[in-house]
This record gives sequence, C-alpha cells and structure tokens, in this order.
Amino acid sequence: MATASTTSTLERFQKVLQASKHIVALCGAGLSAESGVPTFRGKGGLWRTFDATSLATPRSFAANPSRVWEFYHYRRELVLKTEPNKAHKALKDFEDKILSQSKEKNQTFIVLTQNVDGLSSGTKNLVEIHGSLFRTRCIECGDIQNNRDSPIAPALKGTETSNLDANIPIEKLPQCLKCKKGLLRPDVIWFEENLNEDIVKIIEFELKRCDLLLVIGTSGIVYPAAGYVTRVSSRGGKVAQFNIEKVGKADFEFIGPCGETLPTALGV
Ligand code: BJW
Repeated sequence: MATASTTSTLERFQKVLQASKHIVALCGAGLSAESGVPTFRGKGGLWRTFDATSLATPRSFAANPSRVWEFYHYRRELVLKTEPNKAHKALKDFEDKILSQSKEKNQTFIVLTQNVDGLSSGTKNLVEIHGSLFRTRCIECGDIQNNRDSPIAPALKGTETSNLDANIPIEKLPQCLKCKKGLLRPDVIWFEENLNEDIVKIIEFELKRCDLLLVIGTSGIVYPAAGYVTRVSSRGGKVAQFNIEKVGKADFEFIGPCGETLPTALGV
C-alpha cells in the first residue's frame, strides 16, 4: 500500500517522466540482484574468501590469472542459469513505450549499464559500459570474441563449486584461437582501466542532453559512472534513485527492490 508521501513522489516523478525529452537509465549490480546475481559490495561482495572488487584489477590477473579466471568462470556459469527479472523487463517495456510514441513525443531513452551479465540485452538502446562476461580479449593481439562456452576451458570445469584455488597452469586457461599465442582475459573494465573510447563518446553525448537520469541499483562509488549524477544535476536535469537503501543525491527516491519500484514508477 502506498503512503501519502510515496504517492506524491510517484505523481511528481511521473509528471517529470512525461515531460522529459532525454531519459537515461544508469544501472548497477542491484538491477540484477533479484535474478540471483551477487552485488559487489555488501553481503554479496565476497567470493570464496576474496572481496570481489579486489579481483577486478589488472594486477590481480597478472599475479594470479588462474584465480581471476576461476572467479569469472564462476560468475559466467551462475549468470548462464539466470533470467532477466521484473526490473530488466520494466526497462525493456518502457523503451518499447517510448519507441511506440516517438512520433508524437520525440523522447529518447538509453540504458547505460555497469553490469557485465547481459541481462539487459532485451533493451535495444543499451551500452554495457564495463564490458561483458561473455566476451574475451586476447592480452597479446587484442582480438575480441563473443564466448558463451560452458565451461570456457575444460580445466575450469568444476572450479565453480570449489572453495580452493585450482592453480591452473596458464596454457590450460582460455587461449586466443586467432594469434595462438595469447592468454585471453574477460573483456571487462577493471579498476584503473579506461572505458572504451567509443563508449565514452556515447556517454558524453547522452549526459549533455539528459534531463532525467534514472539511477538503478548502484552504490554510486565507482567512477566514472559515480560522477554522472552530478553531471546531470549540475545542468538542471532531474535524478531519480531506485535502490533498497538511500544512496547519493536525488530529486526522487524509490526505496525498495527495483523489481517492484521500477514497474510502478515507469507505469509499465
Ligand atoms: C538494489 C537491490 C535491489 C541491491 N533493487 N537496488 C576518482 C575519479 C575517477 C576515478 C577514480 C577516482 N577515485 C578512484 C578512481 C578509480 C576507480 C574508482 O572509481 N574507484 C572507486 C572504488 C573509488 N575507477 C576506475 O578505476 C575506473 N577507471 C578509471 O577511472 O580510469 C581512469 C584511471 C586510470 C588509472 C588510474 C586511475 C583512474 C574503472 C572502474 C571499473 C570498475 N569495474 C568493476 C568490475 C567490472 C567487471 C566485473 O563485473 O567483474 O565494475 S568494479 C565493480 O563496481 C563493477 C561494477 O560495475 C562497479 C559498480 O558497482 P555497482 O554496480 O554500483 O554495485 P555495488 O555492489 O557497489 O552496489 C549495488 C547497489 O545495489 C547497492 O547500492 C545496493 O543497495 C543496491 N541494491 N539490491 C535496487 N533489489
């Protein structure tokens, strides 16, 4: 049951939603939480005994490629068994609505997701700013390939249920089939790595015109995405946060699982 204050937040938000021309959704791990994909921080942020973010670095991969591949193999196997949830569906349905009304209303909508799980792939106008669990990049020749193999290398099979390092030798980890001499890595953005230049251009274009930013399930800690709220609000754009807890600045706050709050707020 909506309280008087949530009803008025919803009404005010929906007026802004109707009037906005360029709507951007910035998504984080909380969007996929209700599909069963662990978040990075809080309870879900531990894999084996490691802080998940400590493994998402070039230094970790250089020091222990087997452990980092075991971490990504575990996540690939987990995500392959999951489905998009009500929040992913709400974004897709909202995009469909915007597209169907585009002649009369001239609104635009884009989803910028920090998630690498591919669960937003039903959305057409989507940018995966931190890459994809299901792409590999050769550390020697740079070749990028889509890859949904399960397991991605025979030696990784079964490591997803173990709590111990498998210490797999490099030659048994995923290898480049193009140059035949390079170790593959997940094609994701690790700490201290820059986002892809073409993606940065799209983000810049969208942030400069965005008049409503929907911030969904992200702690707002990791840059550059953490800076997007200020970028939009400092130009007078409105910000709506969808999170299970209060995070950052917002004109509108929808506190609760985004699988529940997002369909209601977007009216889909
Ligand atoms: C729910 C929910 C439900 C739960 N419903 N909500 C200052 C300026 C610029 C850069 C920096 C800076 N200070 C430091 C930096 C560097 C660094 C950084 O930001 N560090 C911070 C820790 C401070 N940034 C970088 O290094 C970036 N590159 C860069 O800046 O290049 C320039 C540079 C070069 C050289 C040196 C320094 C800078 C790259 C960042 C790449 C991040 N990569 C990762 C891994 C991706 C691959 C993978 O997935 O394995 O991206 S780390 C991890 O964090 C992942 C996520 O996309 C990202 C954000 O996490 P997210 O999505 O917000 O998840 P959580 O878990 O934090 O939050 C979940 C939220 O959901 C919570 O709020 C819950 O409450 C909520 N929730 N269930 C709604 N049902």
